[in-house]
Amino acid sequence: MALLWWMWFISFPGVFHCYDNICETTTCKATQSSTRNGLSANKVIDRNIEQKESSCSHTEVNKTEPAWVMVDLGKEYQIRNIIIYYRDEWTFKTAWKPYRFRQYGIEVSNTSNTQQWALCYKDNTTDARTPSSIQNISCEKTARFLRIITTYDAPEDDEYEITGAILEICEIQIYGCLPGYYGHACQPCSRNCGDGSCDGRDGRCIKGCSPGYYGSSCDRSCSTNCENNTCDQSHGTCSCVRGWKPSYCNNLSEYIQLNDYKYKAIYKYS
Ligand SMILES: [Ca+2]
Repeated sequence: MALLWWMWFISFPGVFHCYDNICETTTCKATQSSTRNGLSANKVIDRNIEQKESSCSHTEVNKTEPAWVMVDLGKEYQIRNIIIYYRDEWTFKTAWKPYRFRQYGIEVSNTSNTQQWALCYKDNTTDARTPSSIQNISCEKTARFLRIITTYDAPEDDEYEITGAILEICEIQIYGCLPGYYGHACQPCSRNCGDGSCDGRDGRCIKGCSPGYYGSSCDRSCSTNCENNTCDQSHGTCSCVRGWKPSYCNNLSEYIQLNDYKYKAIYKYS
C-alpha cells in the first residue's frame, strides 16, 4: 500500500518534477554588484544550501546603487522555476531574519545588457513581515542570464548604522529542461524538429520542421510530390512538382491527364 501511495505521489504534476538544475558547474558563472568580507557570488552556485552567513554571498553595505546577484547559464535555456536559499540563522544568541530580502525581484535576459532585463517575479513583502528564506518561484522564460535585484533599504539596519540595499543569497537553483527536451519528465523533442529544439512545456517545434515533415510536433510527412520535399508546417500544403494537383499534391492534375490522353492519341494514330 505504501508503495502504491508513493507511486501516486511522484507521478502527480506539480508535486514532483524531473527538471534538471540547469546551472551546470562547468559553464555556470555568478557575479554580484559588490562583495562584503570576501563572501563572493560563487557561493550562490556551489551546491551548498547552508543558510549561515559564511556559506552565503554578501553584497557590500552602505551602497547607493541597487544590489544584485547575477547567474550566467552559459547559453540559452528554457527556465521553469527557481529556488533561492537566503541567509537565515538561528543560534542561542541571534535570530537573523531575512529582512533585507523584502521586495526583491527576479529578472531574466538573453544579454547582460542592463537595458534588456525582463521581470519574472517581484516580492511585495512590507516592513514587519519577512519573506520565507527559501523561495520557490515559477519563472517560465527562455533566457541565458538571471539576476536577483533589490533597491530595498531595510529599516532594521538603522540600529547598526547601515544603509542601502543588501543581498545575502546562499544558493540559487535554476530548474528547467536541457535544450532538446520538454515536459515534466524532460522527454526528448521530436527528432523532426527543425534544429532539434522544442517548446519546454508541450514539445511544439518552435523553429520549424526538418524537410519533409509538418505538424506542431513535425510528426506528419509532407507529400512526396511537394517541391523540394517541403510543405507548410501547419497544414502540410505545398507547391507541387509538375503534374500534381495543389495543394496537397496527392492527386494527378487534369493537365497531365489530358496531355497523357493526347500523347496516347498521337502515338496511336500517327
Ligand atoms: Ca551555496
